[in-house]
Amino acid sequence: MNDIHQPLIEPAASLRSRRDVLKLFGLGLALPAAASIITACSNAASATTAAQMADMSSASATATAGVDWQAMDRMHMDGIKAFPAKTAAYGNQPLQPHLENGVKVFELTAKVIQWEVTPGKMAEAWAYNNQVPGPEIRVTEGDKVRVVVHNQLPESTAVHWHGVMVPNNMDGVPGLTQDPITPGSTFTYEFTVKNPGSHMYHAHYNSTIQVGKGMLGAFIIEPKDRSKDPAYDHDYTLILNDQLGGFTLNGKSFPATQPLTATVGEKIRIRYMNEGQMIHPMHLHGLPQLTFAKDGWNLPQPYMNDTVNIAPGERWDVIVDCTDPGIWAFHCHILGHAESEQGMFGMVTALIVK
Ligand SMILES: [Cu+2]
Repeated sequence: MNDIHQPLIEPAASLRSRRDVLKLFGLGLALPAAASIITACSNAASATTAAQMADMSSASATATAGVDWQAMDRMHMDGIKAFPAKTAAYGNQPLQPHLENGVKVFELTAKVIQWEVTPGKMAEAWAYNNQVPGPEIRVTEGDKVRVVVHNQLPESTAVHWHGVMVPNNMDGVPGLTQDPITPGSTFTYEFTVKNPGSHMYHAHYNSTIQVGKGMLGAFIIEPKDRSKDPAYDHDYTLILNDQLGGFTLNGKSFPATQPLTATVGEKIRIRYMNEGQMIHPMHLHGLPQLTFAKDGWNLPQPYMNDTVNIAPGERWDVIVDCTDPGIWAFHCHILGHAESEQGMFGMVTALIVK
């Protein structure tokens, strides 16, 4: 019975863990404020203990899948200590255009690469400009945009500008609006961007495979009149996918996902984009989210919530007012996308408020 009463993390060990977490993040947070993740684990542990106590047959109860609890704790804590784990390359990097007679010209090259999803876990990706997600294209309402797409894949492709209002022959659907871009060839898209907001681009050919393997990216159109958007200090994009290398946020699985960071008093904007095949309800601990736009269109009435459900193809924009310091867990609440008996994985990150 003593074993059951014992906290899962002994004080000295938990203090070490807290210091490690802090060291990793390079933060000057006071221990109690920074210890939210560890504290949550301890609380969960006591809840389990109480439940087991209530069950008179607890002596014969077995742990999850035969994993002994010490091993389970070790795996859970190791994952958290590794966060944010470094990987070779990151996606969603800003793509700089060059100007040609007032047109912003972007170049995208699609090809097969190896992509590191978590440290040491490589996956074959079909990528734009060697990154997953593909590079971020960011323009301003009214801009003339040209995107030159080079296909170095072993099969045909095309690019659809998801949510962007373009002339029909620029919509990127082979057979309907253009011929397939065959291997080794190039296609040039050109349009003037009209509707501001958080949009995407992705392959629209053999798309279960091509998008699933990484042919996706953010296409952000800033409004000409910024006063229509709420104010914010940081602008984050979270692209969800559930095929390449499992459940990913911006092409990485926990612990290789990148934390969002802010200082107390700052506001952050998060642009959720779902390029996967499943819904992903993204839940942020501690700080509510003000949802103000859907698919690039500002809502008639923004609303507060703590879990934003993002269906495939959808974009939701939220503002988080970072009023309280700490390391706030931030994850998909389909738990099978976020945590197993081996600890957190997949669609998990943290909002770190200093
Ligand atoms: Cu999910």
